[in-house]
Amino acid sequence: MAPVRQRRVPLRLTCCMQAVARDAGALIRKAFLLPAHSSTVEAKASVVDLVTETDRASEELIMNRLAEAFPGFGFIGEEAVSAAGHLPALTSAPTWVVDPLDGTTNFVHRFPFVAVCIGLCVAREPVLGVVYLPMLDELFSAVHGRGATLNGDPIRVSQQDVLGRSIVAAEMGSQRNAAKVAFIVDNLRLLIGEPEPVHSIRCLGSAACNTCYVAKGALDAYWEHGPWPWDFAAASVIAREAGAHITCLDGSPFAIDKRQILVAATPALAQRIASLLVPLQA
Ligand code: LIP
Repeated sequence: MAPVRQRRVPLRLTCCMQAVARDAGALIRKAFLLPAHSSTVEAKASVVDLVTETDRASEELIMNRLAEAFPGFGFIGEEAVSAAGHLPALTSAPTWVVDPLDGTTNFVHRFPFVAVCIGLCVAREPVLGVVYLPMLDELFSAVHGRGATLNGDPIRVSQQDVLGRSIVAAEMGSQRNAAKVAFIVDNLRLLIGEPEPVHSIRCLGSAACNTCYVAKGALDAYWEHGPWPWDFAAASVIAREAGAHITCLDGSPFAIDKRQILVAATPALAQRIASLLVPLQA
């Protein structure tokens, strides 16, 4: 058992992360319940890479509350990075890695899979993660080495190791050039067609929601090329602590800044999917 001081530090951090995620979720829920046309929608890196004033307001709330509670921690947030135009290097210092509203396209269209993601990285590794889905009131939380919970109850992956008995998540992403579209369509064709079709594909529209739904056993795997560290940081801790196997798309070691993920209920399922997927052509 870790020394008392160590035990208390994660608890104080996790309680703060959960409270801040719920408050940011309340801000998102209030805006979500307004008519869709009331959101001001802007495009960022592409016409399908969207941002709203709610994304920015959520990030400001989260950044201010975390800075007040834990001054001196670093902060990497999706919208601050977008405004600055460059992704700061992740240092070994404790750093918040935050997506204030994952699933912005869902939010714009009032599709309920939206999430507040607050991850804490130490020595460049995510060690604490909180993902809150305000429209579904689902609070996922995990501390490295201490398991993962959903609304306080322990969660585990599905243990599915057979591709032909799996439900797998994929995403259309926000890069739509010919090479990326071919990559997505070719890999979907490999997974849904003979000789071993998956039961089905799901696209929740949020990397964090897909990853957390693998963690709670509602999905058996999820793969994507394109998301950013803030999409993965918090949810990867939750998935790992729920027993998921996480790699890059080719089965090589995962890291939150590699912009790709393959997360599966079992190593066998991960390896089976990695053996099928064709790589993104430059
Ligand atoms: C989203 C990711 C999702 C990806 C979308 C988008 P955002 O993040 O969670 O996996 O397919 O294109 O990037 O932009 O909604 O925070």
